[in-house]
Amino acid sequence: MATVAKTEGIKAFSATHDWESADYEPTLPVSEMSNPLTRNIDRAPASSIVKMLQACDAQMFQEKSGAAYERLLSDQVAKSLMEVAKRVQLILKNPQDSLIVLSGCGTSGRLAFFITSGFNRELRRLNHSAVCSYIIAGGDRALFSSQEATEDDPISGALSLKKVSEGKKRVLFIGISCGLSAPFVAGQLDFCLQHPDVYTPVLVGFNPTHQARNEPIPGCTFTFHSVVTKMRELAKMQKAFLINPVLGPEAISGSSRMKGGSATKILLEVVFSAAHAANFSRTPITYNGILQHMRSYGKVLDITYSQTEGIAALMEAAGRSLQCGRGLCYLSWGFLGLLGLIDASECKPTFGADYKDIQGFVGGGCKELGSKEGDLNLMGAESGIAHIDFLHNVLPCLTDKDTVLLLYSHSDDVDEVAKLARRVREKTSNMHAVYHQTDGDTAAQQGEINKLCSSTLNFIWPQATPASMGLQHMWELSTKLVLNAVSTGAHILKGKVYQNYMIDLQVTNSKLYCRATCLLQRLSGHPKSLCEEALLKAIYQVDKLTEDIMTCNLTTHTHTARKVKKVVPLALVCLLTGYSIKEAQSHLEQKPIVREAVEACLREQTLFSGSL
Ligand code: F1P
Repeated sequence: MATVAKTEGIKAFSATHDWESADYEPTLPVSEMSNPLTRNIDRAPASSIVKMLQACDAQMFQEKSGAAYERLLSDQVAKSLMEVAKRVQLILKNPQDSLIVLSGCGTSGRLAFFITSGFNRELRRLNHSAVCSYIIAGGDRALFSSQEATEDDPISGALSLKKVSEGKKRVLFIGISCGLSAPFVAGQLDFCLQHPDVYTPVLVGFNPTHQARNEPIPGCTFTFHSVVTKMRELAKMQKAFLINPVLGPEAISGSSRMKGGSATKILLEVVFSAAHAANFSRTPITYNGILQHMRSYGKVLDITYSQTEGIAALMEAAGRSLQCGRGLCYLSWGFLGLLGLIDASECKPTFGADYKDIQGFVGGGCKELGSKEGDLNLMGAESGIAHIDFLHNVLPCLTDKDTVLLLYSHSDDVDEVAKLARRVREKTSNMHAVYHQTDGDTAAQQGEINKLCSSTLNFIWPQATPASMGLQHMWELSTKLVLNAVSTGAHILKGKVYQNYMIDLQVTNSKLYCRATCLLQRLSGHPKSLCEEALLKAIYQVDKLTEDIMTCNLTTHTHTARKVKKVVPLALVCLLTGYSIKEAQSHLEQKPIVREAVEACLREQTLFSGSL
């Protein structure tokens, strides 16, 4: 009986629904749902993968009248953005004793850093004091390597906010949590609510507020949900702000680095650009201006995805490298490079990748990027990130099996690009480029670089950029979309995705632990308790859970999980076959492509249930 229920569960689950209907995956928040558009992404060729990603990204800009949820272009979202932009403008006008803080975990923290750096750079260029600061859970080392555990620590969140804003009289705090879920951010928002005389909290995330995470946070009297509920009350008096449009489920379920990251960048850039224009060029902050700016980001999607074939070719090249155990390297200059570093660092928690699978390198490394804590190489980042590190550590061993991707624009030092390209070409012919230029501007060396590369995605942007939107922001979003597509697609081609689930995710914090348990439930059809048991057995590599293990807290579980590879596939094989951990391990070794191993088990199960 149990086996029949299992297969029925799987069948029901693969039917295609509209994700907005009330009965679609009713226990999950939108940010964790599986997207019906990508259900077969694991079996699709590269060009179809790109088209699916395009369709998913387009959901961000859908304007649906009478839709159940707020969307990116909804009235309420535009109004909240206007209000927050006005608060930013006030701080620009009177920066003394004031501060804007952007904070988040994982990708959200990396984007907090990215946006803060860009905004402060622009202010310094105008001889204005830098008014913006960032916090990332886990500190600067989390900028380029995955440090998912601190995400669970609300106290560390509150303390880091207290520290960064010491002595300030007015602080606009912008907390980012795509899933409205990170305890680190909840702790910071709660801290703001305790000190309303100084702090105005803003929350950016992509679920409706009733779906904010409501699990108890150890040692706290609040949950993310209770904090959001309080903020909703305060929002009525504009003492707090909620910016939470729904974007539709991610292409790979729960992979908030994709749409979640893009929307974070869009929303905050719109806010900061509007405030900047109001303060420095006396352009009033208007509803229409905000909407128009948001829409112009929609055009970036169109321009980027107009090169489907080129993106697919890159994806295939990168997929081939990963399939044979070799790597993909992003070589870049300036701030486009930061996006390469961010994209590379996310592959570890998302796909259980090794840091060498996808690596990013940018000109002068950390110094060039202006992180707070200085040289990350000295702080234990997994490997250096400057070009010099690439030349020492990677170039000598490069072969045609590795893929190298140059990311540059015509405003970079193209001489330098050509120089490095020549050196790489001596070692591998598998070099490609993503190049941004404006209509009419070409760099002299571009022809030579093109010849050295086996493919170039050349994006030519119109000169007449909408005044509100910097070209740089367009290039950045476009680069992010391309890199997300390439790294996601390459891992799909490597077999790291089952249907549209990241089957080999790392289980390094409470959100990922819950995601893993939920995935096991869906794929095995077994009850939650059994799935959690299997997960723990895989984490601790035992066939029987001891009293000791059972009494450990979640932090110990997720800490231990850091050291084990293929935790979720292991638990799933055990659940489906009844194998011991050792047997399941050897099964996975025989079938190193995780998707195939999982499929083989599911097939066996179905056959077995059929013969009953
Ligand atoms: C933060 C985050 C993600 C990361 C992983 C774990 O999520 O660190 O960036 O990819 O999924 O969670 P959120 O708080 O922005 O939802």
